[in-house]
Amino acid sequence: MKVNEIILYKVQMKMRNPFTTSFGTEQDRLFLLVEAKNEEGISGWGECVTSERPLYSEEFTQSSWHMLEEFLIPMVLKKEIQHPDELQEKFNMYKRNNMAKSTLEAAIWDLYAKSKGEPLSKALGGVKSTVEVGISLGIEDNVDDLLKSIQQKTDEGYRRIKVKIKPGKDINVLQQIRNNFPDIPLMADANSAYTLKDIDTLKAMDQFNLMMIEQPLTAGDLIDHAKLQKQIKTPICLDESIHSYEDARQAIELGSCKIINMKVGRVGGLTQAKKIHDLCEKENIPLWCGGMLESGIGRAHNMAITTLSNFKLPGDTASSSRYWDKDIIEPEVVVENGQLHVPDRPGIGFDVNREEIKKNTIEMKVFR
Ligand code: OSB
Ligand code: MG
Repeated sequence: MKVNEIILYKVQMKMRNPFTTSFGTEQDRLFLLVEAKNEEGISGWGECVTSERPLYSEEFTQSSWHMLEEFLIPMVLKKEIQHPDELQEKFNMYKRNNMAKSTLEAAIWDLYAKSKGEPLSKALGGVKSTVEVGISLGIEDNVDDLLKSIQQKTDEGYRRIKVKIKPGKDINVLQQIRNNFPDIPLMADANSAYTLKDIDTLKAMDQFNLMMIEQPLTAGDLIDHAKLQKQIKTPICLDESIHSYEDARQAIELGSCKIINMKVGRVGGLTQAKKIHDLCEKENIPLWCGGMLESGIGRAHNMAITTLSNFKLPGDTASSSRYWDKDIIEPEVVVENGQLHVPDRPGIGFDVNREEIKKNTIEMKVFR
């Protein structure tokens, strides 16, 4: 297979509501799409999950644009590719920049699956035709607003509720949630807002019967998480500390977590995600697929990876309408009773809505 043409799109889309985490608030998404065309003119698509600013990780949309334009696209354009698994090793000559690498790899995975006439989920080794999903709710100024959202999303059938927490918006919030919803599957994501000095607060969270606490301590840390896991009953789930197979191996060996949030962008692509998946399956560490406020293209990729067998917990891939008035794929992603039906058409299995992409594109570059 040869990629004859690559198009890089810089896309701006406004979310229906602001989304607040311990590191900031986001409403205007600025992200990239990659379209990779083969000799027959078939297109594969990938979405870059960066934000405009490097708040979640060191990558940001403009850094990914540069990585793709300057370094990654020239490595694949017009080159013979037998299988997308080859790309990981090629890209590894450059350090990190995982979200940029993942974007181009995702487009080529989609193209590969389409050229074989196979759904992406199958090409990845997926075994499920439906996947269970939950929803991630941001920090609210007013807890009553959060409680209302939880009621609504629970009524809609979402299989677990994830709430964002930070110091001062934690025990009190979780207590009120549990007072109103004693039995819902509930978890909390701190996005690295605590240190071991907050041990009393972190221990106090054990009383809420959380499915897990996600990334309580510093991004990248494994050692302190291992210390913390020994002192709390609630399973720790790592997000911002896992960027590679090696990170996952070391986290498991150290006992830094009992669960991993898989974000394909964060680990540098689907090939690396599969490797981590297989390791975690062997080590009895369940996975779930995290979200990064994706448009439909990213959602479609997330659905595909979630069909692998060790994705045992509901992920973040909610309906398109969670964030978008109008998504850029057709049909849009619709969660029914907390489940997604994975498409059985080739590749990502959704049509991209070119008109909608055009409307939201602020910059574009064609590579031939
Ligand atoms: O930590 O999981 C996170 C969104 C942006 C950055 C980091 C995170 C998140 C989410 C989003 O929790 C969930 C979603 O896409 O719905
Ligand atoms: Mg997280």
